[in-house]
Amino acid sequence: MSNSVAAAPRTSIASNRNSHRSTLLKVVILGDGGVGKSCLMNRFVSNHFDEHSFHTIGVEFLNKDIEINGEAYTLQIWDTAGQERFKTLRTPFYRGSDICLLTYAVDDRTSFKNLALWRSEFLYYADVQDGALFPFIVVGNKVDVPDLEKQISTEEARAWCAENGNSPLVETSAKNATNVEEAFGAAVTAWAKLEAKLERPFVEDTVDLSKQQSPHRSSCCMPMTSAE
Ligand SMILES: Nc1nc2c(ncn2[C@@H]2O[C@H](COP(=O)(O)OP(=O)(O)OP(=O)(O)O)[C@@H](O)[C@H]2O)c(=O)[nH]1
Ligand SMILES: [Mg+2]
Repeated sequence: MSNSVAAAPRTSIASNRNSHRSTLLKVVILGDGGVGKSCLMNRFVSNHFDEHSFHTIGVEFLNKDIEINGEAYTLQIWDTAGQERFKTLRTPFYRGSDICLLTYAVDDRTSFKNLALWRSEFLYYADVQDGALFPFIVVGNKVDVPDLEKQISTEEARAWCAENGNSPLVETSAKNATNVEEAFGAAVTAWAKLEAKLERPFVEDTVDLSKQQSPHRSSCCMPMTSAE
């Protein structure tokens, strides 16, 4: 079953899944130039950080094998160029994505404001039919910066997530390796949840009237906040 990405010439996700092989997921990282997308990918794949990382031109990808909840996954991570002038080089690579990381830097308000634009650009060029059924993860990078330099609070970012598809929020630092693995882990978990729901649409919506229902609803955003 695909995540509503039309005309993607790839093996269906459902047929990729079995107990012996790893599930291949295409993960695309989007966000303004300079928010740290390349550094996040390199920290996750090679546990390396480059203080003087160059702007990406077009796209680059790396693979990484991980295990989440006993399932093996191969993440094919696509790091894109955030600068506007590279738009035509990056957008052809959105099709066939299974997961999208929408990234901003906590010390850069413009990059946070642009999250909505990145979301729309992705949905349009990936040709996703129903954005509500696509796993977006919001990543607030550079939480290592001093508090005085931070422009986006966790609360503000959570509020944005709540209003924009209830995406999980993970605040990271590629520099000091805070929550980087968690961000990719949360992305896979969100994908797996959605996949299970799409495969069994009626099972999860069944209400057991014999059980007392909690009056409290769980929050949409993951409390993976900054390391102080
Ligand atoms: N303090 C801090 N700096 C970071 C972090 N991640 C990246 N940087 C720095 O931010 C700058 C830009 O990082 P990149 O990873 O190249 O940014 P990008 O999002 O890939 O930028 P484009 O390729 O132009 O889209 C570099 O100087 C990095 O060293 C972080 O977690 N904390
Ligand atoms: Mg880059």
